[in-house]
Amino acid sequence: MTASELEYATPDTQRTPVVKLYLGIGLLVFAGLMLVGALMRAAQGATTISIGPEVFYQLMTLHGAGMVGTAGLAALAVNWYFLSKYVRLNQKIFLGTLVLSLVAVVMIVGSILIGKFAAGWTFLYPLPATSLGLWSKGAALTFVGGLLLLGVAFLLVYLDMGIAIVRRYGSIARALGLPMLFGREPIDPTHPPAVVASAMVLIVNVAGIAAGAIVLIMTILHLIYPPLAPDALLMKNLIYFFGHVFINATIYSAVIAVYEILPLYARRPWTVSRPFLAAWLAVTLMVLAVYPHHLLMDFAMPSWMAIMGQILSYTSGIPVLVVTAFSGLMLVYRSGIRWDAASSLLVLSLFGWAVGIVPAVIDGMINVNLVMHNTLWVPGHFHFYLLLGLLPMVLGFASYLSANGQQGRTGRVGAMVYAVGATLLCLSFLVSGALSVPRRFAVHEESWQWLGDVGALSGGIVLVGTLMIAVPILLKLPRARLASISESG
Ligand code: HEM
Ligand SMILES: [Cu+2]
Repeated sequence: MTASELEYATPDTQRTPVVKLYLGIGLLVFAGLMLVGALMRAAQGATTISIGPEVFYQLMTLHGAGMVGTAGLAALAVNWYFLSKYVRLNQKIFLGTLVLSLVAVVMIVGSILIGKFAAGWTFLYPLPATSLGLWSKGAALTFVGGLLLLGVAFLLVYLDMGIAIVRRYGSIARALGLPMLFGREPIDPTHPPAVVASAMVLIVNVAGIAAGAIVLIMTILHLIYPPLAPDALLMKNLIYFFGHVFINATIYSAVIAVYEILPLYARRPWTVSRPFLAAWLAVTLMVLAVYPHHLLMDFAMPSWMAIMGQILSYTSGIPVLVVTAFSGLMLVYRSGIRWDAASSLLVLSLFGWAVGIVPAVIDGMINVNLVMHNTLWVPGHFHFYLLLGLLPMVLGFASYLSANGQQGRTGRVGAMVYAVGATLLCLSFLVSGALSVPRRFAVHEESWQWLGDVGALSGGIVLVGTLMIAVPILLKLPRARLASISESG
């Protein structure tokens, strides 16, 4: 038995191989879908690239569903890898989730590229059933069925993670640190932040995916038997509850990479404290209650829900972000940290997450939403915290894991190229939004088109940066000694 096998709850031979698969596939898909994104932005520009509205909406559906799903799986890999340090997880189940997800991907991609399904990744009811002849009922069923299968795949691994956490910590509440927070147990500085975050993700994402499964099944029933028409507002609530929670859970999973890897670079521990635990409890509750900020323009919604959505939008993202960004900066400050691809990307992720929340909060105000709703302001803010927050967490994790502590220059330069491109791309969306350019339009007015061209060019820069980071990782990943995480630094 090696030293690391003693240290980890799940033996190394079982911790690493499937994580490599998740990351390898994830990086390739991210790059491919970025190309699709750049193509869409070019189609909105003045350039000669013209793909036609039908293909545009197919690509938009592919890009949206693909990016959200891949982000979810990559963030799951971060979460699983670090949680398995502390609790004993089942590698076969983790692999099973990947296999089921890949089947789901085949269904989703097939429904779009062969079946021409183009109702957007949000499959807003009753659009999947009202294609005006553009796609068949079978295509809609395959897409919706693919999403459902993806949800089942997540629930499967979450079940294993939940059982393992309860075995080790007694309950999910205890893993979240509630007895420490409320003074019933002394603060245990060795309680891992990764376990706190995992507990939060399990609570919110099981609820989110359950809501998603319900609305997907209702959509399937409606497709098979149209007279069975559920309430449209209920469907919209369920869809946005699911979508909001799922994409937020990706960030709260991936941030574990910051908690686990930055301390190794700074050679200082990241310990839990009462403010840290309070922030994670607060965000657990708020992430679930804030989703009505997606329905601010639905006048049929009860006004108390809109008001709750607005108020919680101010506060929802803040607590964990503040404790994480503040502790992260304190950790790094004067630590003599080595700036390589992994550490640069992880610090970049804190910046991107923080800055990305600002336009999101602005849009969460009812009066602003009256103007900004369904403009490119919205893709502006979510691309910000996904491209500059979430992806750098995943890419930073992958660089660290693949490098055995020895990273080349390409990745670090790539991180800079990536940051510049992603900032420009988000600005191209935000400026468009501020000029009231609508989102989800295949063709743009002439006066808006230069912003599409800027976006397409920036998307190309992001892709170059991503490849500079990802290619060295992909080359080293198969032979990487992932156990080196505790040894190098
Ligand atoms: C090079 C990088 C990227 C480019 C150029 C890009 C470009 C685009 C464009 C042009 C749209 C359509 C905007 C509209 O007119 O409404 C879009 C939508 C979207 N993108 Fe990206 N994107 C990139 C990266 C990402 C990443 C990393 C994610 C998530 C992890 C993501 C998630 C989404 C989602 C969820 C939508 C919404 C689709 C919908 O409205 O149904 N994108 N992107
Ligand atoms: Cu939201």
